[in-house]
Amino acid sequence: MDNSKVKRYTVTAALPYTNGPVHIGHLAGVYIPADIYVRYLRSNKRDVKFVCGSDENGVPITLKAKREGITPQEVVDKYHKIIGDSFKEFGISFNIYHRTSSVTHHQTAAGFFTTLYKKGVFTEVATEQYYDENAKTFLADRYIVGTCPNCGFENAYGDQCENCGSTLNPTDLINPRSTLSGDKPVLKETTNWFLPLEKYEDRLRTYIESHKEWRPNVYGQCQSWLNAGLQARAMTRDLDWGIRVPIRGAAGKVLYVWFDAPIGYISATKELSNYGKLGVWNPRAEEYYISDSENGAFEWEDYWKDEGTKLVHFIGKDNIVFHCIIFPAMLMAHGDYILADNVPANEFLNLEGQKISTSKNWAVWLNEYLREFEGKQDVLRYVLTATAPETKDNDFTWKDFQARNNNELVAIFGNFVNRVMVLTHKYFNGIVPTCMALEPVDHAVIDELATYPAKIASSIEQYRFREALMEVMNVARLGNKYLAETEPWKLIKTDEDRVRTILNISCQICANLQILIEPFLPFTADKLMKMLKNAGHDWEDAGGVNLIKRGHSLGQPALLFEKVEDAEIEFQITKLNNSKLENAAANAEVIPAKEDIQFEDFSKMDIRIATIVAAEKVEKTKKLLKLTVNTALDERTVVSGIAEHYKPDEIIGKQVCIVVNLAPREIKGIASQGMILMAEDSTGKLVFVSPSNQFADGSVVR
Ligand code: B3M
Ligand code: ZN
Repeated sequence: MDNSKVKRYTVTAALPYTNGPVHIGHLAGVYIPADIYVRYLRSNKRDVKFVCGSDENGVPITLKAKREGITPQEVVDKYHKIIGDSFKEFGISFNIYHRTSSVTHHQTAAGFFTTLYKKGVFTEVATEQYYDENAKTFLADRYIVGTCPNCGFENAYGDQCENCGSTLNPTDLINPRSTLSGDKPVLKETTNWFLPLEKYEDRLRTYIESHKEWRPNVYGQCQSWLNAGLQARAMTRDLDWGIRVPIRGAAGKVLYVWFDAPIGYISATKELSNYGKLGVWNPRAEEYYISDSENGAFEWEDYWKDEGTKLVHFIGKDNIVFHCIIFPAMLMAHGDYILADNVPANEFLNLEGQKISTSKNWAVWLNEYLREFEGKQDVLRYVLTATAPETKDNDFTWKDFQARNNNELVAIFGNFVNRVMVLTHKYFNGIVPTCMALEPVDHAVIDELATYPAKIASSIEQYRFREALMEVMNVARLGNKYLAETEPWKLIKTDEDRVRTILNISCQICANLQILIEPFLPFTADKLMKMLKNAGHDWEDAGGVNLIKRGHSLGQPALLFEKVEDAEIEFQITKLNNSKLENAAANAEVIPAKEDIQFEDFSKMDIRIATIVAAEKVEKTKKLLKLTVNTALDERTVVSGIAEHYKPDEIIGKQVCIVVNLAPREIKGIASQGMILMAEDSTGKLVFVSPSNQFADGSVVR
């Protein structure tokens, strides 16, 4: 959309399911990019409403409730608070963080459905669905388990087998069982209301094809949905948690969660508008995390129905079809609404090389991060932006987190600001000195500085936040280079006036950094603002060198960033490793004990402590090592299948347990005399069974 035609912005961020806390994947994929964009717009004095809220309907909530033995309402109350608090603490500057269990949302979503119903948009279709006669309810996909027809896994869900990854229909399952009663469900006819997506195919295609500027991943996914041909999709479900279908004869049915959730953006805007009109008094303001600033009276319809509004949805890649096909079709069917101008969807963020997983506890939870890295929200904002999965999946590692903090935030950004602050205090008592005659080196830095705001703005407006952040860091690099070239600490002895000029310009660079970093690192910008005592600037001032007047008195220098120590990183890595061990333990099949043996059978075995004195690979094999072991009785050769677990030189000198009276066997032409004891875990990993301290070779194990 042509910027000159934009009167206002509605920016939405995907509504998180309220069935667990949020983790770094959510932050990197959706909320940080959205927040950067919005803060940038606000700094440009553009009119913007940034709306989000908890997605509190749907099966994910009821399943969680069942697992925890509490009611769905208790689940959403608990996580709405946790999630809302995390967003607030990370500075995600929603105007409102609403929730889809609110009255306003129920009314808005039901009203939307009624409008479509009255227009005759829906088709009524009877289908056969699984029904639990014991629990007297239809079963949503996730409430049915059974044997996967593809791989034989016995606990596949009605919509997916988590063992082989195949997509399923409940009727595909062999031996289906209800997770509510354990009974075999029966097929029963039920009527639901379908949105005939195929009728909107042409308009959707025109819409999508008018947005070739969308990210290739988004545009490509839309094209493949359209090319595959769209089909009618049920907009109601037989469930008892959610928004009641507001028509006669629909008892026991609720709106499909993907019908009501995107309407949540609209109801959040409405609630915000209600609040603005009421003024400061609103009993729900706290529950809905309504921010106090910039929320005067406004008409919500302007933000959803006026062609001068630019609507942008920030989402993760698994939500593309819902935001680019289904929701636009709903809006087209309704007729009054504008469509999104862009849907910047990110790919996924992995953690230490593995997919983030809630059930495996393979995640960095925001509430835990806040406890363990108090006051370091901006470090995470920085790292997640610098490694944002904008064009492909990306990996978050703790080592990279540490390196980016120590080598970039501390060593480049923090270091520059600190040197300027300290030198200005040392030489001029913290008073910004006068800029005297300019030399070529000064002109060069001033000219270069002036180019950055437009460059950064252009990247942000194209949703390229990593690139934009890199350019902001380049401003700090420019400052460091300027100090290194001019060396004011040397000049102070001979040419105080030159130092005046250099530090004046350096203070201006700091003031520029304050403006340019604000969308990315708002807490840092705030600290810098207090240090410089320099409030009231926004984007249009950036690039200039008269942001702080001569004679202005600076605050005290303080460090913007601190080093992250190795121990902190090791703590995090250990935590993740513990999750891994717990998962392995939980998934491990306990191997049943073998049949009983008599004591005499056991005492026939002669097991000794021995030391490995030599080791080499057995040629042309992958698994075998030829070991020479000292048993105190003798030195003997043992062939052992451990080459994939140990390298020859790392085991020489190691003490092990060996069965010395096992009859010799020939393996690959080598006579193997004995068997070394190994422990094996469920993943097939092998370790030696060894005495915990050095012990005499030949000692008997019994
Ligand atoms: N709650 C899915 C998710 O959290 C869904 C997004 C709704 S956006 C309207 O990934
Ligand atoms: Zn399977």
